Amino acid sequence: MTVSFKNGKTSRRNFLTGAAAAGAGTVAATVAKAAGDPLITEKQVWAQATGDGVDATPYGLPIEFESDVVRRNVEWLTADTISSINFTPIHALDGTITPQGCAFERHHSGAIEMKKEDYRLMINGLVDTPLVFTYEDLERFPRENHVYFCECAANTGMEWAGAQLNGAQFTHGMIHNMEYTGVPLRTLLNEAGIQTAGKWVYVEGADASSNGRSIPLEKALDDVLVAFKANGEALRKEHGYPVRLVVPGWEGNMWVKWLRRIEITDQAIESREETSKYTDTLEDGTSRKWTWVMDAKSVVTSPSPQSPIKHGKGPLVITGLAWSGRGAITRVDVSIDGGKNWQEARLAAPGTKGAMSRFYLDINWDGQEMLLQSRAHDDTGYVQPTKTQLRDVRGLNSIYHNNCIQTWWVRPNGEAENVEIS
Ligand SMILES: Nc1nc2c(c(=O)[nH]1)N[C@H]1C(S)=C(S)[C@@H](COP(=O)(O)O)O[C@H]1N2
Ligand SMILES: [Mo]
Repeated sequence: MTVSFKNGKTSRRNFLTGAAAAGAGTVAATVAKAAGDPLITEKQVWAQATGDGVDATPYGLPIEFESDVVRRNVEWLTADTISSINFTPIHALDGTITPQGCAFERHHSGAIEMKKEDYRLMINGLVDTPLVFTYEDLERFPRENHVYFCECAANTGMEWAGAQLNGAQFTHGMIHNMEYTGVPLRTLLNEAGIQTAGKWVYVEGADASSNGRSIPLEKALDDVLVAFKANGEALRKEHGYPVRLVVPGWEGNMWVKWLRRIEITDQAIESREETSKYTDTLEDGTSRKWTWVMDAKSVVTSPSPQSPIKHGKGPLVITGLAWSGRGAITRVDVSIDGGKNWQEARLAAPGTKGAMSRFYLDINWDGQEMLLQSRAHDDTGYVQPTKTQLRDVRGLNSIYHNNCIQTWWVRPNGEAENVEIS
């Protein structure tokens, strides 16, 4: 098999198969090891005085030792930070819920600041009664709670031509997964009364870019939410405070933040440049558009380039995330030999449609190099493609919707690197 590195080098390698991953070993913690350890035998400073009182931090923040678990951007990617993107530190998180404070941000004209009192949502166009809602009005409709991922269509977009960015945060971090509280868009549209000619819903935000997009009426009446809480608390400014649209399973661009207007139209409104930018080029030189649904995808978050193995051979937890916009994740396979052999990983919980799943594979690592991959399956029967399979259809010049299998080359010293294999 040929392995290509970020710097364009290639090498032919033979990877051992199967045996290295035969079942998890025992994680030995011996009393002998602890005997001479001052952390066990001596009274530590934190036990010699009292700690912070309850009012030290009215709104709690992560402890200083976790200060590297933050969003990061890639400076050369965009000209400025106003119309830019940063990345969720997925390599350092576990479980499935993304804390708002480290959930990636994507703005076209910066994150705006708006008070709830200044919030208005207008519904107009092909409706019986045009309506304007205040924030308080929205709070009076029956609400629902749902966990959904929001993935920018550009996630993994820099990896089409070759392995490029060194870390799961940068290759796969344009995604977050939160529990939203909101009112179904259907409820508000029914309040206004949709006329029979209405086929599309044009949604726009209050920011300078407005990020206007058209959504088919069928989707708008299905599971779209007008959300005002994420993970139990108010949306953060950068995620659209006080109200954003949640469009389950569909590309992040449609999840309009600072939602201000919804117009029912008979045709799709082509928004300024954004719609054309979110078009996929194909191998034959043609393009496809209206590719709204995010296909099944997964990535090993640890070990990975930013999360190397520090403990040497023996018991090793391999973990990652899987998601699909089309249905629930039903299975994730993990390979340690670049896709020659696959083992079924353990899902931490049964998958649900449009939400992230956490998977684990507990192995007894033999300390040899690994080519780590994960492969997601969803309940429509779809299986995540290899990079070669995806390129056969989409070519090398695509930007959006790259859901191919990712490979990390893990060396015997535990360090990992982004590579691709063929
Ligand atoms: N009003 C408005 N909504 C917006 C955007 C924007 O710039 N303005 N960016 C869109 C894009 S491209 C994405 S991927 C998601 C990102 O949501 P987040 O910033 O909460 O991660 O918001 C979408 N909604
Ligand atoms: Mo996006």
